[in-house]
Amino acid sequence: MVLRTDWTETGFGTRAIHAGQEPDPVTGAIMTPIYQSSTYVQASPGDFKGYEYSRTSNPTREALEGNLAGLEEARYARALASGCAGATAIMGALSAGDHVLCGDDVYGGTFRLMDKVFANLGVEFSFVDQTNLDAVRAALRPETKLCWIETPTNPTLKIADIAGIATLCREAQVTSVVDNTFATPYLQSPLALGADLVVHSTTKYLGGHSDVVGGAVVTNDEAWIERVQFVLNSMGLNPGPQDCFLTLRGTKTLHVRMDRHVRNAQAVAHYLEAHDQVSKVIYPGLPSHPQYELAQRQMRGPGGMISFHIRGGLPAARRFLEAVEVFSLAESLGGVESLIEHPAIMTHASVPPETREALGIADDFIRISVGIEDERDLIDDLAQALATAEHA
Ligand code: P1T
Repeated sequence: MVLRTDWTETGFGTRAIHAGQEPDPVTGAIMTPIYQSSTYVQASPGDFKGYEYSRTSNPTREALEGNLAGLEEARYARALASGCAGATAIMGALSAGDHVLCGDDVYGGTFRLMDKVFANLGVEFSFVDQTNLDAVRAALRPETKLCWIETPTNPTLKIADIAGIATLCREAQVTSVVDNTFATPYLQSPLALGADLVVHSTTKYLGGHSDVVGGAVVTNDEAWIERVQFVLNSMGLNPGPQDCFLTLRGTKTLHVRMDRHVRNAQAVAHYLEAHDQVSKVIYPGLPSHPQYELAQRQMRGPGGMISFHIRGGLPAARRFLEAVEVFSLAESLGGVESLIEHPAIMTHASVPPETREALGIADDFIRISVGIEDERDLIDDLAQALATAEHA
């Protein structure tokens, strides 16, 4: 066979399986080995085979990075210890006095990192509703260095116009960053839409099996990847080789899993929207979603995340969440198993109560990560849990 190394012209599934990986040159092993080594022997000081120390680089990590770049059709990627480490690697390149313009609904841990860590170091943050391009334009300042876009947002699933915001940012010489965790590169291509950087929690759909925590930064910008590598290496944000191996095993089936996540989520969203116990469903694949048209245009599918409001407030929400059997009550998302959670008490507890209230992250608000189990079993489970919530 011919050893192929360039997968850029191939389809998504082919890239997911092959990009970044070659058979092991020593043994022919088809899977990149887990190079569980902290250091590498040098023949003479400074004479080494590309690797010096595993905080800086590691062959298993490099295979994952090549794969992640392939998925986003980008030139460069860095794998990191978590999604939060990815955000840290980007914001770690800023200086006191720089300003970051962020969406008003982001993962609670991303908000905490900005509000409780980088703000203390003198970086300034403001949070605006990025579904409104005029609000984004008005919030840009001369000191703005980054525009942080999460779309769809966690947990209210708002959709920001990536191309529109990226254009505003380019005019203002601001770097635009898209957290592509919820959509994944299978459903959304922020770099092709004009964004400068993509950040991921690979813990979620990319890993896909709820067995590893990881993150990534992906870009075509050489200066930015050098900054990210510098901060990664300086702050020690690197992932371990075993974790990289697991993430790489996950990415190979991303396209197959995402098709099923989307199909199941569509069915669950329609079921919930028709249910008397549910006052509102938020899913980018429903025409009732405020940015439905934008989602149809910008994404290749509406994803596997659904949020909804249950009638009966916190008591009903608690009864419902205690009654589920197929869905697991847990933080996180994007694994093969369906997860369900209460953002106000769980994932978004670090967001100030007044912000949560303004966004609708109230006591009756529930978030679902629809897994790839059988659709019938998921809907039956929601039906019995909603009945329990109503009748208790
Ligand atoms: O957990 P970590 O790998 O560090 O990723 C942080 C992160 C970043 N961006 C988004 C959009 C995320 O959803 C997350 C993590 N989110 C959860 C753990 C959650 O349950 O929402």
